[in-house]
Amino acid sequence: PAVEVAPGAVHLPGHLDAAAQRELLDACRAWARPPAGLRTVRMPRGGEMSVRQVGLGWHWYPYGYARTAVDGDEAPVKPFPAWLGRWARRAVEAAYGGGPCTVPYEIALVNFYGGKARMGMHRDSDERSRDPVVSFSVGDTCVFRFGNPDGRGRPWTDVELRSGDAFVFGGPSRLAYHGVPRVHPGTAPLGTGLRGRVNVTVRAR
Ligand code: MD3
Ligand code: FE
Repeated sequence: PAVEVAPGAVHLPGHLDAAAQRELLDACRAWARPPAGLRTVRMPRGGEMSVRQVGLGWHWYPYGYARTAVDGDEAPVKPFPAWLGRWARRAVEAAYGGGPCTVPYEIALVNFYGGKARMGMHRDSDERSRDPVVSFSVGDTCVFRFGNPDGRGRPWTDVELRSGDAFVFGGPSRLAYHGVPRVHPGTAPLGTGLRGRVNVTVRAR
């Protein structure tokens, strides 16, 4: 079932089956390892993000992109796997219908949430691409807050994202404010063996 939360923002609950969630989680564990592995992002004004991140095919830092982990160990970024691009196109097709998706997905940002991690309301406005972003969630359930294109405040819609859910953000939702105000500890499905939450966001350049 596809649920359109706002124009262009489509939630696909239970999109990944248990085997796919396991496969994605195993891949995330490998991506987290050095070189160019998981890092804590330091903001220019001195703060630290509570969400830890790793990039595939690129390295995001506030507020730019690089081919090496410029604010980490300087190693070349890990490659973006072709299968992840296929997963993203399949999610876009499930969300919007209307035939095959041909978007050349080739970069991803992987977010790791420990118990107290949050992501503040923000827009993904650094990228030039207007192609849909595809997000896959594994592990603990979170509250995902989907705002509006005009500011961090209301109106917003809160949606629970569970392990295996996909979410596609295209069209007018691509530049909407969004964040993760809360993760519910201990809600990951048995068998994932995960404490916390991992979110993989797949993007075109
Ligand atoms: C809406 N990640 O990586 S996923 C991000 O759960 C990010 O880790 C959150 O916000 C997370 O930038 C939310 C849903 C998401 C991802 C990218 C978007 C929503 C989006 C880009 C544009 C609009
Ligand atoms: Fe975002």
